[in-house]
Amino acid sequence: MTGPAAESTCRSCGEPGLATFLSLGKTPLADALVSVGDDLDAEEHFPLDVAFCPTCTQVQILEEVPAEKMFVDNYLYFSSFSDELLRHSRENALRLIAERRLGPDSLVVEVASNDGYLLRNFVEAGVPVIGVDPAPDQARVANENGVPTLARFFGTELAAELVAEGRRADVIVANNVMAHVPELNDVMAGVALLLADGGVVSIENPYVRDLVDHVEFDTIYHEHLLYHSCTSIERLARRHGLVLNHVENFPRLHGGTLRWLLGRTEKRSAAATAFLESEQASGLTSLAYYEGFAARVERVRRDLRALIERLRGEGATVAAYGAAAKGATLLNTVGLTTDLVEFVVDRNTHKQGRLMPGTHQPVEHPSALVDRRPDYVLVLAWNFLDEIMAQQQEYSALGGRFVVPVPEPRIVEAP
Ligand code: DWN
Repeated sequence: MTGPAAESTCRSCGEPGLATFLSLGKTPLADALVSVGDDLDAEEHFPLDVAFCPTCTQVQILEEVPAEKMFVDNYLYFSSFSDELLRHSRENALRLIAERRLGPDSLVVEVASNDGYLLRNFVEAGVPVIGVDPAPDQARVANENGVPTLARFFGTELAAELVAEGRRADVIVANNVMAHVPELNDVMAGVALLLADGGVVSIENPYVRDLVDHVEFDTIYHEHLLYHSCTSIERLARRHGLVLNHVENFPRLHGGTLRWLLGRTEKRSAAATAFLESEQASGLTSLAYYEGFAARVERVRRDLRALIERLRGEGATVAAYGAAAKGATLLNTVGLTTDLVEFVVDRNTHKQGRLMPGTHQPVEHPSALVDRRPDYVLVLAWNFLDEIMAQQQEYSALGGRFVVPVPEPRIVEAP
């Protein structure tokens, strides 16, 4: 199903003509877990519609929720609760230090630095850093851990302040943030302003091709305004005097992540060329690629609900693992209320004791799986399935089994 997106214009190129190809109805803010005692009827829901820009190929949602509401008032995502992400981030940092020959006279700036999970690796190596993240609790934790962090939104205003202080960044990292920024062009303009002449920009985000090919519709939520391809990133970069130099692929991270390396020099690696050409050849850069997606999403939603209802009908109990943002989209768009999925477990202590957005399952410590022994666990954080199953061997030994929702709902048992 596609259709013109009313008066909306593209967040990247500003052109009209957006074509909506998926509507997920109205959903609550995916990271806004509810505090016990809050007025549940006051919980806000917003339209979640996804569109394609035929001018610059940028995939994006149409509704813009104020960034303060999402990332300042009640943002509970802390990056350091995933060992796999911490390993990935450390490898990223150590490689940049070696390849860019970073040292005490260098400067690394990270946009959306969260709790310092990545920058701490540079600090340990004696490389000066500046973290930037508007989430006050995450910025506080980072500063407490010795990672200098500004609790601010990044853009041209902050970039100009730093440049005026004589600061230019040899490396700018922007991981899982270029999907989140309503002022995409102001952020990229700020990056271009702050980047030293021979510097490199390293951007990571889930890859829109993996989202479509693997039906990862649960990764669509209001924090994720934008869904990137190499083509959309390349066109965004050019608009700000930067060039897409290289692309690296991490198919297991967050359901498929790409790392885009940008710079000021007109050079392009074979990998970057291959990705760009493949996107053209596969049709990823045209609307037709997205037109069948809604039907595939509907099938997963239907099959997952039918599976959970069958298990419950057989008298089985079902819980879930990962109070993830994607989990909120999945529970709400599939209609998995507490009569079907009783509770959710999560290692993030800031989420424990709260209720899932919209469906209001209580969030408990992962030990509840052994204590309460649900027959099945729906893995909402399926992108960390291996890490979670390795961690939950005691639960598996007790006969517990896992339900993985995408790309097709299925029951799996720990190896
Ligand atoms: O862009 C974003 C992505 C990258 O991360 C953010 N806007 C929000 C967040 O999305 P998410 O919440 O869907 O991401 P995760 O990292 O897949 O969420 C995993 C959840 O599972 C977290 O709440 C932490 C938790 N977890 C756990 O309890 N035990 C994770 C692991 C690996 C574990 O072992």
